[in-house]
Amino acid sequence: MSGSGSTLTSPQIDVGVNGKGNLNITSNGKVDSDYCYVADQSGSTGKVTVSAGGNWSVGTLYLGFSGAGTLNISGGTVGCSTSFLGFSGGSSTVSVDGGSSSWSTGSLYGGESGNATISITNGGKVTSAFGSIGYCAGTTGTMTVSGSSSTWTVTGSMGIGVGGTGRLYINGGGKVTAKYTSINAPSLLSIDASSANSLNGGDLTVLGTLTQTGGTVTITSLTQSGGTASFGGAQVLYSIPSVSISAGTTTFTADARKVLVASSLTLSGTGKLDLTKGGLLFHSTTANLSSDRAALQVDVNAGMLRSSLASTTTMLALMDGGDYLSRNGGTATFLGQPVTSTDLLVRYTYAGDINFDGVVDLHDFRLMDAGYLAGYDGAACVACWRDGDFSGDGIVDVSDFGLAVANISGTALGDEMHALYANEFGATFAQTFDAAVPEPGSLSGLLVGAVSALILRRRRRSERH
Ligand SMILES: [Ca+2]
Ligand SMILES: [Ca+2]
Repeated sequence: MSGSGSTLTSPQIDVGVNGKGNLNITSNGKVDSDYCYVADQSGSTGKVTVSAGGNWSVGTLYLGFSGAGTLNISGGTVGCSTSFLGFSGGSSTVSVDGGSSSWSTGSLYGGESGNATISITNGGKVTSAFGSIGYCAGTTGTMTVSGSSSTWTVTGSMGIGVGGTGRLYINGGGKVTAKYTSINAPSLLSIDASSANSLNGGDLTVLGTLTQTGGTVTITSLTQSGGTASFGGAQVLYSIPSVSISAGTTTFTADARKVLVASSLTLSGTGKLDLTKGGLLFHSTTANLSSDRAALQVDVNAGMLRSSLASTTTMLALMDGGDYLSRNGGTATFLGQPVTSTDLLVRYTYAGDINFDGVVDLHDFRLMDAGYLAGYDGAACVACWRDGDFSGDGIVDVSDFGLAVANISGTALGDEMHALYANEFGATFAQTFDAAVPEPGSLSGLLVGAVSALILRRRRRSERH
């Protein structure tokens, strides 16, 4: 069908019933039907090409009913009410290529009792009210959204695997938008390393696999009840109002700048949230460090909220917003985000980094000194990270000093620390500390010994009062 004014209108059009059929719509030609069967019977092939301003309008499209159906859109437009791709054991292949190519459909069943392969490339655009890849059990659907300005927009729900297996690949600057996104157990959503990729997934439900190595993921909620979700690449801010993980693991890949900002966070069952090197800013409504900590089941490397990179000297630490602001100033931000006094902050950092700025320096030792002098006994008086308890036993003592000393960093510690510790602990410790600054790790053992002796001395001194 070719040329402006050329129009074919029919209640039903079949392209390839038992044999081979081709329909070409080009040069502004138009074809309109209520139903279209492309590759109807098993063994048949059917191919529809829409190009150069051609327009195809179909009520209900069966692409690959029982045969092998192909739809190529290259410079034309297609509109459907409902699209079944691979219907009754058939297979289907769709290509939407180029900036003037578009396909608009109501419900899109990609793999409805048959397999479907869909590619959107070079600025092609697909919109659907409902989108599924791998709709029925036993089917496989694969969609690739590739290249700058290539888009798939789903105004309602997007199912990557519904009863079957779905694979959605976003690469080369592709963009996918949905109001609700779900990934079932055998299915995959992959967002590759291209920074221009984006997934605006609305409410995201994960049972399968989500792998982000680039681009930007924007979601309003994350509900995970299985599988793995790995958020990586250069994106550092994940503002996800509601996070609920009851099974499987969500991982924010290792980047000290990454921060998850959430106002509802539920970890239950076997669910795990792995911050690796990043942080969590939890807009708590309880503002209670101990109850929040219990609710989140935080453990440095074995709890529901964890860092798989935790060690004896680096770990997840908690602090409430009020303490953070008192230690860093009332306008201080946490990993670039504003903090209120009722927030709960979690950060992967060094033992000794009391104020959560990512380094262990003089300021931390001063705070730790105050924590030590407060005399926490771990029973009636329990110390937290903010006081210098890095070992988690509720007491600020020599073991905490030892952990902190092992993590000393910075270059301008010597004189100030010498003055401070010469005054507080005596000349022996100050000299040892000075010696440690150029190579802190190698002399930490000496320091632990020195600190131990000095703390014992101070404790005896305080006991006399
Ligand atoms: Ca610090
Ligand atoms: Ca301790």
